[in-house]
Amino acid sequence: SKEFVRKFSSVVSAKESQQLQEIALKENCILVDENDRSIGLSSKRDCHRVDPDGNVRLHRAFSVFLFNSEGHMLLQKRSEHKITYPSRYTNACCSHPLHDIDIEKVELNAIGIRKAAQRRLNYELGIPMSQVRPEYFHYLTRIHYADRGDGVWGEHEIDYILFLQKDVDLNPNPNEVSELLYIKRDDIDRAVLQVPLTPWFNLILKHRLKMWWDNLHQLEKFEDLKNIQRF
Ligand code: DMA
Ligand code: MN
Repeated sequence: SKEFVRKFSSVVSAKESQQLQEIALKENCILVDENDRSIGLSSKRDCHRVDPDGNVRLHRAFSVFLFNSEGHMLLQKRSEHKITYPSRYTNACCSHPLHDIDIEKVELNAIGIRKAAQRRLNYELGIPMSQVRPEYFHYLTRIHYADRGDGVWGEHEIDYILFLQKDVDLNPNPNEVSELLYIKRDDIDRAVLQVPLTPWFNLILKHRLKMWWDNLHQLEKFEDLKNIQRF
């Protein structure tokens, strides 16, 4: 049984929502090589366009998996106005550290990623910054994956996986998210059969999620900060 936190729609105009997504395409992401070494910057637009050969520029990203104290995991449905993967269900929050924000480029202890995660959890889900301080996240590993999306907009990322178990206050931003729900461990297999998922969530679900979810109390045993997992 799904436990819906909130369902919301038509809180913002479609036009305003689309304009905000357009503006965000001008932000600059961090380009990396296959070993996650920073090699420059490119706009969010240019980082997500699928080129004629089917390739997408590799950039740095993060995925936050958020659990409440009962061990239920937060799922979000992406807004229908997202340019990449609209209306798909996915983990609590995903985005990119920005080249435009100096602190988000700091690699030591994944500080840049942690700061970016705090910023986006506040923006997308409305969680107070004080509830998602950078040091609260458990950084598990990095995943390298590519997906051609709809053939026009896709992904190709080194994705930092961050786990956080904490009861947080949610106030979702309808420009980003159209639905939020907590899902129980025993319900995940059934739940995901019924809804369209993002490719990265699908891959993580298939390869790692259940093992990590079953070990929320001892995640340090599953850390691999050295290797990049290639799916
Ligand atoms: C991009 O997420 C990051 C991953 C891991 C796919 P996103 O499309 O939700 O980014 P943003 O929220 O910045 O549009
Ligand atoms: Mn991306």
